[in-house]
Amino acid sequence: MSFAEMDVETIWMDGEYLDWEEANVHVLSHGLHYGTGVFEGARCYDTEDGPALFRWEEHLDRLYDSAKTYDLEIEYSREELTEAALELIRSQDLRSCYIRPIAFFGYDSLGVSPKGCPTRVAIAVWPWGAYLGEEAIEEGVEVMVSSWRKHASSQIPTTSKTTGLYVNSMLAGEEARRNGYAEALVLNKEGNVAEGPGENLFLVRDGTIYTPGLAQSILDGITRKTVITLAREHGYTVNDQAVIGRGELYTADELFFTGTAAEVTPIRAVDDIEIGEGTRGPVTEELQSAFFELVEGRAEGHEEWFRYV
Ligand code: PPE
Repeated sequence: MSFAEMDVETIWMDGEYLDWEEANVHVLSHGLHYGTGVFEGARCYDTEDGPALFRWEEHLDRLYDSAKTYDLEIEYSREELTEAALELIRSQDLRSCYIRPIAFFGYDSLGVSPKGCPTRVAIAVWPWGAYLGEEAIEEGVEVMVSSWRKHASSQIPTTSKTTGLYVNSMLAGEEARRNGYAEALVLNKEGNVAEGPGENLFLVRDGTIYTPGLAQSILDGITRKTVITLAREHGYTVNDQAVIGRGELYTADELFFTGTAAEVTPIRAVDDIEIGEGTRGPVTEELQSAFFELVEGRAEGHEEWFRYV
């Protein structure tokens, strides 16, 4: 959905609350030319006890860690960024929304060195429904293995959520959509399964759950960690350091994506080959329900993961 059609009007930028149209940057900003920014994607859910940010502290940890890699100094404290996000939600009467903090090298001079360029920081919030469509949550999506490979972490740190990294995601995702698939699956430089363009991947086989390890050039997803925890609480064995070959995808019992935007989305086919029964599998359904019950505040436990608005 276009921002023009949304009922949102305020963005926090560099310490101020600005009108949506006024939250602009100079066209010669360093981050625009070289992809030198870091960002986050978090969600606020409408829980039974009111709107709450889900695992916001972990998103902040990752934001500061991502910035550290690039010597990008975020001069705002965790409390200031938290207050900004909460205030945007309160003042715009949002019950649930997506939260997008971003920090990047701004305007001063160009040339690859960002020396002299100030760090700009902004947070926007907006309503964002199911990432791959409402029916994807129940029916699952069809994906293709991309002809693009993920960056190796020796080329660009894949655990840092860097704006420039998403050129690779965009190429892979658009290649898939051009070919009629909802999303891509991306292999790493070694040819093993890494993740989706904006999602982590899980595989279920013979009742055991596998997900590629951090050394496989994946983002250290917060939804990934949540689902690993929930799966173990449900009695499953989870191998979270798995090395998954392409061929193992086709013979999996179930596959699913996780991500803040994608939440828990089943994958029903890879390269036109049906996975399992070609619908959402039972383990996926169980963990998906557990996930939604948790984030929507219908389940007990993990209170520490919520920051009430
Ligand atoms: N891998 C990648 C490459 C990725 O971008 C995301 C999130 C994940 C895994 C899952 O991470 P987490 O959200 O912490 O569970 N992708 C974000 C951006 C999506 C977009 O299109 O923009 C997101 O889900 O917010």
